[in-house]
Formats: sequence, C-alpha cells, structure tokens
Amino acid sequence: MDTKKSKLKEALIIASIIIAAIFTTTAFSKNTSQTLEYVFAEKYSSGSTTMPSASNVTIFKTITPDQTTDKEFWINTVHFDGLTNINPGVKCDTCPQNTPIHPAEQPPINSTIPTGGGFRVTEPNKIGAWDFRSFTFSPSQIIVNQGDKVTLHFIGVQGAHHEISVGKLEPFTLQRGMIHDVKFIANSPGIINYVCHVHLPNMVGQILVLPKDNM
Ligand SMILES: [Cu+2]
Repeated sequence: MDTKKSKLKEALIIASIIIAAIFTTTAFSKNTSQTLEYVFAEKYSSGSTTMPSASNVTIFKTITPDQTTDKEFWINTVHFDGLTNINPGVKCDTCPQNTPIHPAEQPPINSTIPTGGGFRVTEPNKIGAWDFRSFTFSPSQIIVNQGDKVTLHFIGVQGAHHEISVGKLEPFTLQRGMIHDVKFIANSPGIINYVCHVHLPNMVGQILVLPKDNM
C-alpha cells in the first residue's frame, strides 16, 4: 500500500510541475508580446517618427535607361542677383518671404571682378540699394554619347540680349522671350562649349560627348 501511495504522490508532484511550467511559459510569452507591442507603439506614435507602411518602406525599383540617340535639352539664360543696401534694416522687396532684413553692406571698392560683361555691380540708388549680378546658363553641363542627334533649345529668360555660339557653329542673337534651336550630331568624343559672348567669362557651358565604346 505504501508503495502505491508513494507512486501516486510522485505522479501528482510531476503533474503539478508540468502544469506550473505550462502556466509560466504562457504568461511569460504573453507578457513579452505585450511589451514589444508597447515599445513598438511608443516608438511610432511619437510625432517625429511615422509608422512604417507599405507606402514608405524603401523599395529599390529598376529603371531601364532609354537607349535613344535623340537628345533634347532646354537651356535657360539666367542671372543671379545679390541685391542689398548700404543702410541697415531696409526691406528687400525682391527677396523671398521670411528673408531677414539686410544689415548694411557696401559695394566693393577696388573690385577684382573680371571684365567681359558677365558680372555687373550697380551703384547704390536713391534708397541705398545696390546689386551684384552674375550671368549663367542653366544647365551649364550636358552629357551626350558619340553619334547622338542633339537638339538644344536656348531660352531667353533673363538678360535683354545674348550673342551665343555652340562649338564652331554660326553665333546667333537671343533676346528675352525668344527660343532659338541648335541641332547637331555629336560625331566625335570630347567637349563642345556653348558661350555667350556678351557675358564672359561666366556665361559658358559644356557638352561632354562620351565615346561610343563607353556604352
Ligand atoms: Cu548672355
């Protein structure tokens, strides 16, 4: 009898241990899961971090480059203006919104600005405003492949008039509001310059022609 009782007791103890183990595991895993959910929610609910979703997860897509040999570019004539004033605190009417009001700035004396028409400094006007201007093309660098048929649309956006040449082609005049097209075949690799002869030395651009073997 004693042996039977002892075996029964032993079985009860083992069963208790198994049940306790099952409860502990379940409780722990539930708790861990809740903690992770909490951390996740806290991390992504703060205003600075957005919850990841299918729309903002980074996915690298493939874009197959166009193999066409017809290349077309739109080139604007533009100038940058550093408009300021010799008096402090004068409102800058042409500046974007929220631009701080200028401190006093004097035009440069004994300026080393290159000659050629590409740069211009105006004297202070009656309210003390003066300007430093620099002409340029936008874009000023273009890349094509040897053998490409290239079309350049020159657009007269800023500057009253320009005298422009592309490589050794005949120069042409471009006025504000005009568009002038230049078409050519880039038959050999190298660099073709486009230049405005009334705004040197800075109103220049380059067409880089890559050799055929590069493709
Ligand atoms: Cu020009």
